[in-house]
Amino acid sequence: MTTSADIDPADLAERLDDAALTGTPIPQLADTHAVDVDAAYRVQQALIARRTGRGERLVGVKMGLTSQAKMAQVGVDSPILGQLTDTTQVTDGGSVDISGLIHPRVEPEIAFLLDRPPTPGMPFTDAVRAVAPALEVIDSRYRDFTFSLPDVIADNTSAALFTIGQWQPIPDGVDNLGVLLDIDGHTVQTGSTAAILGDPRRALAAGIALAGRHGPTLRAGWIFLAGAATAAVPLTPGAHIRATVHGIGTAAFTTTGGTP
Ligand code: 0L1
Ligand code: MG
Repeated sequence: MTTSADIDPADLAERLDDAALTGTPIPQLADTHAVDVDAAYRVQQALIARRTGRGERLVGVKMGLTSQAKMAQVGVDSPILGQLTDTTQVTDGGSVDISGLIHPRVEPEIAFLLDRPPTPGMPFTDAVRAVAPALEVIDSRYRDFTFSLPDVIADNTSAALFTIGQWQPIPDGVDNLGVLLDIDGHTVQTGSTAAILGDPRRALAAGIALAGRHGPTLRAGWIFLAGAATAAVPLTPGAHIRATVHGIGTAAFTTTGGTP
């Protein structure tokens, strides 16, 4: 077992990148490496550097594990920050081939559009220009979707794909909006934005703090995915997926491809 001081972020990032590119799950890094949270964010940065080196562009960040339902689902109990790139955004109403993914799940979220680089304590309405319903597809690169907190941070918080609905002006309150996840016209999950750290504005504050400590530098015009309002649901090909956030609207996509 290595110590966190002698792990090589680039080496571990390559393992995770290869797993994603080939759709092949890998054992947890924590099985063989003493990766702590700080080291795990360094692996995540190295992973994103590989991807931006191939031409992907950062378009925002995402919070993970911001609800009790999500924490209970994976047995990890701390909010975490991941990064979003342009090639992983699926057009609202579009379709996406999921056959290259390992064991994808989908969850309904709320997204914020950053109006300026946010700083700690900045009022929400100064930091955020608009809100939107969103869907996130997560796909752990670890075998059996099983991981420790540092493992999932290194794996860019299981981020795989996301869809943003129509941006809307900030409503009077974002803290208790009803959320639905529908698959093929059937509601499979119901929740509230209150499930997101009690108020999704807290997710923004937590994300600003995590980005300040571990990067990246948040930018005006970036998307901020605040986290899921329900547990995630396995995603299959040939399905129509829709998230509804009451008073804001919907985000949807259709899946194609063979069984992941
Ligand atoms: O977006 C999320 O909440 C996912 C965080 C990582 C845990 C998971 O893969 O479910
Ligand atoms: Mg999520």
